[in-house]
Formats: sequence, C-alpha cells, structure tokens
Amino acid sequence: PFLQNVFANHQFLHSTVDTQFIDENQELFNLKPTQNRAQKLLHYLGHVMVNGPTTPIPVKAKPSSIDPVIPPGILGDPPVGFRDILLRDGPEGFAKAVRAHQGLLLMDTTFRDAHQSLLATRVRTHDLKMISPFVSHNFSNLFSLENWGGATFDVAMRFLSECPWKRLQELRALIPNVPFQMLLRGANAVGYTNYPDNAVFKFCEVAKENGMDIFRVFDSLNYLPNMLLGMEAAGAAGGVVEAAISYTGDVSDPMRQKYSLDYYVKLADELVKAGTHILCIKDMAGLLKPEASKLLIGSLRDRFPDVPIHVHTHDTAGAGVAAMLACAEAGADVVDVAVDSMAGMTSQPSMGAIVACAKGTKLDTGIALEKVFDYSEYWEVARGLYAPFDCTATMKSGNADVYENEIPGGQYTNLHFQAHSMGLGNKFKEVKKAYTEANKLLGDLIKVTPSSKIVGDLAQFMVQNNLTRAEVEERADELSFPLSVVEFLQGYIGIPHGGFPEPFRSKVLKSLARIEGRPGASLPPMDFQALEVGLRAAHGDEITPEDVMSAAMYPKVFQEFKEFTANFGPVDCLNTRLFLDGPKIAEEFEVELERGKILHIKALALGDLNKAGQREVFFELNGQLRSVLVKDTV
Ligand code: 3PY
Ligand code: ZN
Repeated sequence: PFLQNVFANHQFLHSTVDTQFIDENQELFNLKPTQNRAQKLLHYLGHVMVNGPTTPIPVKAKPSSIDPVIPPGILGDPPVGFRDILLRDGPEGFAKAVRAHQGLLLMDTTFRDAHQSLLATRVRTHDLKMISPFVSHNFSNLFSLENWGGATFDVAMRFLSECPWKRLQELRALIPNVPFQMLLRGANAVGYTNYPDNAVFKFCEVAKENGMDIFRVFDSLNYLPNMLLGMEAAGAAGGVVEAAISYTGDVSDPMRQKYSLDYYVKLADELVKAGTHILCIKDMAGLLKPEASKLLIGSLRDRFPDVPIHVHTHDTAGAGVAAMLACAEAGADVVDVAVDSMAGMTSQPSMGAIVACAKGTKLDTGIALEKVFDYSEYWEVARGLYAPFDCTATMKSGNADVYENEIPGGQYTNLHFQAHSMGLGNKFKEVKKAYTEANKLLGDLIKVTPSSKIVGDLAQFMVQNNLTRAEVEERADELSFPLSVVEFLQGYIGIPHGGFPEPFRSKVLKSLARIEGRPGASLPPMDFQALEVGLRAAHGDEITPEDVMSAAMYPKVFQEFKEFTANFGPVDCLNTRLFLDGPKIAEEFEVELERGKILHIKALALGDLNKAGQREVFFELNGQLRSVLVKDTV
C-alpha cells in the first residue's frame, strides 16, 4: 500500500523528487488496509514485533519455546460415542442411556472451564483443534466435552480476535462422536446481564445449529423464572437441557440455614417438574464437601431415580477428588474433571486421579489411564504457551479459605491477578475478607457470574474507600456505589433467594426504579433484521447469522473484532507463540489459511525508527520480499 501511494502521488510522477519527498508527504503513510489476508497477517506480525502483543498480558512471562506434540492414536474413524446415541435417540433417549450406564461418566472441562479458571480463558482454537482428533479417538466414552459458553464467547472476540462460532464449527468437524456441552447463563445467555427473551432463544437455536448438544443452564441467583427461560430456549432449540442449581453454603452444617438441603431439594423439584433432561449441581466455588455430597446427592438420587445427576465443582480447597468420589458413591451419574495438567487449584479436579481411584470399582470410568497421561502431556506443554496468563505465576496453591469467602474458581484467580497488579500481592487475604463482608452486606447471595462480579465490585469499593461493613450499612444513603451494585438492587438480574437486603436496598435506591419480577420479561424483543441490515452496512455483505448473534450479545466487542480482522486478517491461523510474541528475526514458519492454502513466511529484519515514528518490518512471503510499516507505540 505504501508503494501504491507513492506511485499514485502527483509530485512523484511529475517532478524529480529526493528523499525529503517522503518526509514532506506523510499522507503516503495513510495505508488503506488491503483485501489480502497474507498481507494483513504480515501487518499483524510486524505490529507484534514492534509493539508487543495486542492482547493485554497480566503476567510478565513469555510463551514457552517448546511446542506441544500430538500423541499417537488417531487411526481410522473415531469410535462410537454418546453423541451417536443422542443423534439417534434424541435428548430423552440420551438421558435414559446415561442413567442406565454402569460406572461413572465424566465431563471433560479442559476446553472451557479449566482454562477459564487457570489461564484467564485465553486458550485459542488453534491449540484446541490440534488435540481434538486425539480426544475424539481416545475419549469416546466421555459423557461430554465442555468446550463453549461461559466466558469463552466474549474472550474469543475481545482478547483472542477470533470468532467463537468458528471455534464451535471447527471442533465439531473434528469431534463428531462426543457430545459438546456449553455453559448458558440462563437469561443472560453468554453475557453479564439479562437479554430480551428472543435473543436467548435465537442464541440457543444458532448454537444448536452449529453443533452444540448439551446446554447447562444456570442463573446466578438461582432465580427460577430466569432458569426456566434458559431451559425453554435450550429445549426449543432441540438441545439437551441440563438445569444447574448453583451451590453455596454447606448443607452439612446445621448452622448454615439459608441454603439448606431443603432449599436445594425444593428447587430441584421445580426443575424436574419443568422437564429438565439432566439435573446438575453446579458447585462453582468448590464448597461441596464429601459429607455434604452424600447428603445432597443422596437426597436427589432417592427423590429422582430416573433423572441423571451431573456434578460440577472446583478444586480450590483441594478436596475436589474426594467430593466427586463421594458424589459418585451417593448416586451421581456424571462428574466434571479436567485433564491432570489443567486440573487442580481453581480448576476442576484431576481426571487421572478420578479415573485411577475408580478403576476396578463399580465406578470404573472405562477410560485408559495411559491415554489420560498422553492427553495430559499435550496440555502440560501447550499450557506453557500461555505462561503470560497462567495463574501459577503468582498463585502457588489453592486455599481452604474458599469455604469462608465462597469465591467462584474463575473469579478467585481474577481477584488474585488483580490484587497483584495493584501492588496488593501481600493483601489478598484482605481482599478476600472484604468479599466475605460484601456478600453479607448484600444478604448472603448465590455467587456466580454475574452476581459474583457484583459482590467483587462492592468488595473492591470497600477496600478502595477503606470502609467496613458497618460503615457501608450506616452510610448507604450517601455513598456512591458501583453501578453493578445499584442495578442489582434495582432488580436487573432477578430476585435473590430470601429477597433483597433491607434497609440497605431502600437506603441505596431511594427513589430509583425497581424492576418487578423477571427482568427479561419487560425488555422489548430484539430486532434481528434491523441488526443485520446495520451490520451489513458497517462490515459488508459477508455477515452471517452467527455474526448477528455475536453482535446481539456484544455489540461493541463484535465491532472491534471486525475492525481488528479487517486490519490484521485471520490471526486465529497463527500458532500461539506467533500470535502472542511474533516471530524472531530469521525465523521461518508456515501459516495454514485454510485447508491446503499454506503461506511460507520468514521474518527478515526490523527497520530503524523513521521521522513519523514508524518502523518498516521486512518479510519473505512465499519467496517474495514484502514489507509493512508499523507505528512504534512502545
Ligand atoms: C461462567 O459463568 O462463566 C462460569 O464459569 C460460572 O461458573
Ligand atoms: Zn465452574
């Protein structure tokens, strides 16, 4: 584009120019993005070489220089799996087959919750795709692979500059036999606040069309109307509905009465009555102790002999394996694990540990430990590529204090990162204490996205303003609270169990509006057609129904993602080291743009800073010399 500008320049064409010509004609550097994907990728690589990664990096660590190796064992067609049963018998038949199955079934969270909890959700489609055929061939007896939803949807666009739908499509093509599972935040879909009902329905429909099978539906307050809406949307799309009760407190502690065994059983009654195919206990903070597991899962098993029970936990305190085995003993059909090298701490308990402990017992998973070791080795090395995001850079262990602060796994890691980046590395205990107090102030909530963020925002507000719980309560009518807290009290995400805390709520809200009932019910339907017309006008005619849903969920994030791609091309085709760190000078590498379309690139040199504050970066692309001009912003 630079040379095109030069050759189109009137002065250049019609008079003799010297080198000052460039300095005097800075508009030559107004480089319009070309339509060429290869040139755009060079632009991206040049940008990273000059300015560092485009995605924010929480930890000062470089991606490892060791490449993960795909283990052997990918011959022929993949074996038949539970997805084949689902496709043949539908959701009800699938649920029956799960219930009838002898032995313990596993959901593998490595592709979603494990990296959401340990690596700030940063694992890229590139590395998921590499190991997918191995999973399909060697883990065909998984109940499901959790690979989508939760925070992965917006992080894909926001920080990885890749399309979440393309991830789903590509993984589906590589793993036809294992059911895919996603986390749906009920009426919040994959966002942080309630959407109009038709947006939740449409979202599930498009997800199902793109290959999603099982929808784990929860609400961050266990607010039944929100849960029912999500369940209906997943069911109407033809998905397997897995209604998830978020677990907090401790049913084995007679002193913790707010979230008692009776509370959970009554809620389960409603979800089963509403026709859930599977019932899930979602222990997002890892609070479910073995004794509580026996009580809770035992009661649910007795009450619902025909409904498959699925349990999710986090290993923050270190009791995850013990708890999941206790759940299985008490009658759970499926428990969640992550492969060993992506397990433990705020992630799920270890797959290898559970497979080994269950081996030879009535809970035998039928999974070969040797295959778990291979799978784990891939991830151990792949995880090294994400060193700039790895919580182990600062966090050295889990902590049983989670039984007191009840912080969900992913948020525990986030708060730890935040405390360190704010220079409060030795004050994490105080941050957690403030979280505990903020939770009490808000009336002891179920805490999971987004209610957990509201508690976290209030905790941060208390730490920053040096306020105790008593002071906040006393001065509630004069303090300027975070918007998320005010909106929560207004009823924007639903109604918490036991109602809103009073007089705190009235003091904060004063005359502000209060939403009655289910928030989504009062939102006008989204006009998808108008949205699509607007997107086509802004980004051209290649807008897909999936893009429309991305924009419906995250309008600004989607727009920025499209702008990024228009400038920098399909960066998801780069390997993770190149994406994060760019190539070294003289490094040669290949980039597969699409099947069979391979670019051969060599990074040649980085030019000096010119007067306009730019550097020219030189490459060889398929044997031809190419260069890009990049503004040096460092
Ligand atoms: C999410 O909502 O992303 C969660 O993982 C909640 O546990
Ligand atoms: Zn989780």
